Amino acid sequence: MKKNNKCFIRVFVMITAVFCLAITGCPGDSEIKKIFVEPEPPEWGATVVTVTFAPGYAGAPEIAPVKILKGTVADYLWPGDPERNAYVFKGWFKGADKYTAQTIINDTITVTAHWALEISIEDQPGSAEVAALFTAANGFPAQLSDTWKIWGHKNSLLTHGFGADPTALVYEDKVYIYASNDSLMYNASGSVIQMDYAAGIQGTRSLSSADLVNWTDHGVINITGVRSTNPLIQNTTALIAPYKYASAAWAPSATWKMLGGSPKFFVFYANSGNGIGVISADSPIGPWSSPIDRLLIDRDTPNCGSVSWLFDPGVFVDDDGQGYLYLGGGDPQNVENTGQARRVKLGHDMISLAGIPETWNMPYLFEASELTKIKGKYYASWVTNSASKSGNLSGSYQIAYMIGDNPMGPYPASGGSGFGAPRPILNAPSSQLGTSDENNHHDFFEFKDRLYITYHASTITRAMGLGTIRYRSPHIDEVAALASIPSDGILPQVAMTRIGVDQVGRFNPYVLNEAESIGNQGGIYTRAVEDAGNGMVVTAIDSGDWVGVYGVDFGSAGAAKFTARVRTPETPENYVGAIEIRLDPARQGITSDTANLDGSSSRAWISGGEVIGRIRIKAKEGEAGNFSIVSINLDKTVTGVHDLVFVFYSSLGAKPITTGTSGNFQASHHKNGFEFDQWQFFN
Ligand SMILES: [Ca+2]
Ligand SMILES: [Ca+2]
Repeated sequence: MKKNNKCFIRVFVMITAVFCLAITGCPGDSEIKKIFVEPEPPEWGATVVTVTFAPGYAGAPEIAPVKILKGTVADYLWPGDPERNAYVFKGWFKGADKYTAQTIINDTITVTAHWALEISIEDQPGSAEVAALFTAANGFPAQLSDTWKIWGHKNSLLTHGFGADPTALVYEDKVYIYASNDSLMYNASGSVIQMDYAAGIQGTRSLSSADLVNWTDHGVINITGVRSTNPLIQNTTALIAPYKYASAAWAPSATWKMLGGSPKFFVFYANSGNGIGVISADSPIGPWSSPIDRLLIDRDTPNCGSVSWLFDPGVFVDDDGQGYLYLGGGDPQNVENTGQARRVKLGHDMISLAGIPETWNMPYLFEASELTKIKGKYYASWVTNSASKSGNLSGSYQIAYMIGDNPMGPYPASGGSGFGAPRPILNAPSSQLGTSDENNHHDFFEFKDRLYITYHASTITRAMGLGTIRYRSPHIDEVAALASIPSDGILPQVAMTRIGVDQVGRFNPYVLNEAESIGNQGGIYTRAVEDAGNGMVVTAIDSGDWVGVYGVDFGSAGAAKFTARVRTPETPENYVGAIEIRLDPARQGITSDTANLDGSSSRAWISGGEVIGRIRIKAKEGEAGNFSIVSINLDKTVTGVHDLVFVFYSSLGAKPITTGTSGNFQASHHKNGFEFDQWQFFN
């Protein structure tokens, strides 16, 4: 206890000193204040107290909800409440142009922070003047930008990028998906070419959702360095794992467990076909770091040197906290027992091995080992190879599973058809969605009493008119309600769908939402910006582009006001942007739930919808390039559940995307329109 008290005093002095500097050194009123308190010297560990205030507007609730981000912190610094090491106040605050707020860190430390409104945008003109921006006379297109999935569809989870080998992590009330970040590659003449794995997988894409249909893009985790071919898409993190021991990060597998009283998050990855690495973080959205200065498994790991494809980690943490890792794949591909599967217990810290990886038989293993516990039973699952098969398995590249009573086996002998024997759960995408995918990669997860499977399919490149060129996109389909799974544990075979899963719950418009929380979109990208909420903005905004959010519940009291945080471009000087807020648009073009889009005759977009408000975005003189808050009263009070669409106008004009292999998707966007960061409705 003596040590505790001493440390408290030291922390108190440091926080006071840093905050005095932050306050006295406040720059101009138009800049958002982010106040970081970092204890020093370094022996105080990685503790960071973060207090972030979002500037507000006069109609906002007086006190916004306080969200406490969990993280690891040395217990001696914050005894009794280790989760209270980081506070992020999210919301728009009521009051005048300048605000002061205090947060009590503990009984002895109070942090005071100041911030000011961002007011770099001209006042809103009359409604008719803003409406005129959305007309042909101002270059607004007759048809909104194409979408790569039909309006109302939930697969793929994201359409402004790709994501292969998806893995799911459920934490608190959200599902997090991590996926290999497939990135378009071009030849010298600008045509899209088939991705190669070495250059095409550029980091790990991270997404989250509370409802399984609207996904927040957390950007790309830069594990081993990327060679981005897209100037619009920048990495969100600094290089995590140096090239000296990892050259690639493929096929992530994510999990979390309580360590030292705090949740700790892990993403295991494949160093191409030559080893397994791991990164960790105190939250599911990072920041990530490399906890060991080497690969966890490499060719020198006992019993791993000869594994044909030493890759595709599948991590599993049992209810008792014990971790397990499954891996391996490859040749021979014409036999039942390939000898390539490995499984091993992990150390308590999750970043060490608690034994020698043992060889076992995942029948017809091609790749993608996983282990999942469902209603007390252990499901080993994997993608099969092209061999002729006995028992329940028949096709090539099926995702299969078998059931056992222990994560380290035994599992029933393969080839049979009795209880626990290998069974298919998902056939190859080429046989279901008409894509050119052969193999697949999957993960099971439970969410709100239902079992789901996430997998990839090249549906988006198909929609872009790229034919058999395959860049993989993450999908989710439902397996079953948990209550409906029979006592023998046998799962129904899942059909891949384009429409995807039903929304779980509704989207809340009355909290600070990220513009990069997307159900569907036309024509935009996202990119990392340091001063943005969630570190990301919607970018590449052209006239006719749009972002849609499915299933938004405005409640019975209804929404009367709307606030957005946007960033104006630095040039051109007289730039004007605008957002038109619409409800419940109609699907246009191809409307069948089972049709493939192909980029030529089979295309999809949206039209119509009820306009409930419009915002003009025009920087004040000398304020171009800054973020700004802009608020309007809606044209009407909105109640009930609606799909919500933000339709964009940009004075740089429309920029329709050319589909097909000659379509340079990245070049066919204006890079310097306004950018959209956050939004919120108010009663
Ligand atoms: Ca665009
Ligand atoms: Ca944002």
